[in-house]
Amino acid sequence: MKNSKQNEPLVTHIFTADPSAHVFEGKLYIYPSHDLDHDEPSNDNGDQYKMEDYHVLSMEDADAPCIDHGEVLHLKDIPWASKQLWAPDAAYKNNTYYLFFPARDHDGIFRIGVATSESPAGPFKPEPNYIPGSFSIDPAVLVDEDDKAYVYFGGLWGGQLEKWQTGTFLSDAEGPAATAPALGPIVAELTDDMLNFKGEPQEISIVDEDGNPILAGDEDRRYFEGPWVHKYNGLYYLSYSTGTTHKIVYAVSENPQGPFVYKGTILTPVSGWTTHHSIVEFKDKWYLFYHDCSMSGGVNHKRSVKFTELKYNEDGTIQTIDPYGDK
Ligand code: FUB
Repeated sequence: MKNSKQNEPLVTHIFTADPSAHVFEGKLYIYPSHDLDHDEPSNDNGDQYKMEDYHVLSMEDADAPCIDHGEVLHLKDIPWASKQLWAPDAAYKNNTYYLFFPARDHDGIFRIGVATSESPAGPFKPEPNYIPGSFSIDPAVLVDEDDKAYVYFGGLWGGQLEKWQTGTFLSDAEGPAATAPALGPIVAELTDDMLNFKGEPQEISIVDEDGNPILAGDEDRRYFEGPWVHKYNGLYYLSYSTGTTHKIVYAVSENPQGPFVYKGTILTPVSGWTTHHSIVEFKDKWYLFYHDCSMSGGVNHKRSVKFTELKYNEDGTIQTIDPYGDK
């Protein structure tokens, strides 16, 4: 088996995307989406992303071979879900590993479910129902130093976030006007057993350096999908995809629920429409996990997970990464 190399696909025998990386039991574990290899057409609703299962990947070291632990959860075993197992995340608490994942329910509405395992490598057993009150896509979980856990989620367009502005699902609702504040990601504190929201989910506010909300028309900075929150020097860093402008950008706060102040770009556009990432500290270095479509020659729904080192400046800002910079 080949050693892993930065900025190259972690695995080549399957298409993988949306990597959520964590250090569990001293190793790097990566929880990606498993893209299906099909040639059907694409649309803005994301119907081409028709994933049916999850695999777990792991690496003993940043240059060690990447192991595929195989299928750890399949759509057919999730009673509430009908299709599209999109970007997952994992968390550890209560001596249990939790896999959080979005899927469409039997009414075609995206919800967020949880599955559990005794091992970070799975297999994961799904809860019979989705988290009550959950909606939209791309859950990312932060278990804070005080042991409180938060799930961040939400995505525009196919992710249906626009349809929840009133608190109920309105199938024909559209996003705010370009001059109005953009929709933010959603945060909910999790109950101690990690299976429910503690209170009502709240929208996160992302503001500029002057405290003004980022506007919906500001597509270089506004939230689109794929939230991730990590801590560095006591501050919370919320990073996310800008969707239509294909960047990973970030904003910083002293509070896990915001408001977050926009700071800048972490990753410039990759090949393919979507960009999705996670950030993890491993053996005193920081890494950005991301995906692109280089292995499929640019087919949007055939993506590959990659990683690269991420560096901070002395003032805590993150150095922008060009994924093809050295090529
Ligand atoms: O993989 C399906 C969707 O594409 C994810 O949920 C989004 O973040 C985007 O990467």
